[in-house]
Amino acid sequence: MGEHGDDDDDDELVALATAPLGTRWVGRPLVLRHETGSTNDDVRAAAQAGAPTGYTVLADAQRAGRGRRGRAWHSPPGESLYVSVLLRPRLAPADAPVIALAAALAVCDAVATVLPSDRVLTIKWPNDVRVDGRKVAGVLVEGALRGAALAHAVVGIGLNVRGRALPEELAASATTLRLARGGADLSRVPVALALLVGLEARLDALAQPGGAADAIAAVAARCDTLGRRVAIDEVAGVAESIAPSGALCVRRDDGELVEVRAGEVVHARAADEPPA
Ligand code: BT5
Repeated sequence: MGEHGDDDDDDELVALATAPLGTRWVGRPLVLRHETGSTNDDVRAAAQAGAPTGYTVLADAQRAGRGRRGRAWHSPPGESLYVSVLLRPRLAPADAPVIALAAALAVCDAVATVLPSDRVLTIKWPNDVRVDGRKVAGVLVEGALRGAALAHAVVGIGLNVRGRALPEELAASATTLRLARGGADLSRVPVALALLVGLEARLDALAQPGGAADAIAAVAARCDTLGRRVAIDEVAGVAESIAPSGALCVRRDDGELVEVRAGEVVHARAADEPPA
């Protein structure tokens, strides 16, 4: 099936293959796969073969979906979105965290279109999108260096859409859009289209003068990490703000303000919340 993957019997993939995209560069082309190892790997391989900025792979299932630091991303077929987009940005490697934050904002934009307005949609720094405190999506940005510059970056997004349940180890900390809608099913097609449109808008905005500061302010406004006690790698204290670099500024108990680059954040848990 060439550019549009290899699965004719998945109605949603077929619908996506023919849907008007509403984007100028994200999703052009949009490569659909029934199953793959990791969409981030597919896009990286395409990048090495000369694919253009905006080149996108969307899979119905991943055999080896991953998060940061080698963690696994639960990627069953038929219910979620696994999307990776190629960027050939004129950016320094230090800017990659801000790209991840912009992608998280795009996920929020897309999710907000299908979520009841009483659900609380937040970003857990640096890359989780959460509904009522449960992770519904994660972002993984991987860059390739050429000298001191980023030759390309791959923005990978996993978003749980139609699943009725999660594996036991994720059930307490994660959710799906369907579960967040009180069980009301939904198609992945409009969510995927909104995600591609949102990504393009957020990435275009990031490229404008002042765009990074605007993105960070927008994340801060939605960020449930700020104001809380956190423990990130070796640093413990209260998360105060997000630095221009995208790093988290944490006030340690000894009063010193330290910047933490994307690490593993453990939110100290309030009694009435699911695990963070
Ligand atoms: C992330 O990592 O949250 C980034 C996930 C990115 C996945 C996308 S899918 C398309 C593209 N291709 C890939 O191979 N990856 C990207 P991290 O912050 O490290 O979170 C990983 C942790 O989230 C795991 O250790 C689990 O605790 C939890 N987790 C795993 N699968 C999940 C899921 N489907 N929903 C919610 N939480 C999940």
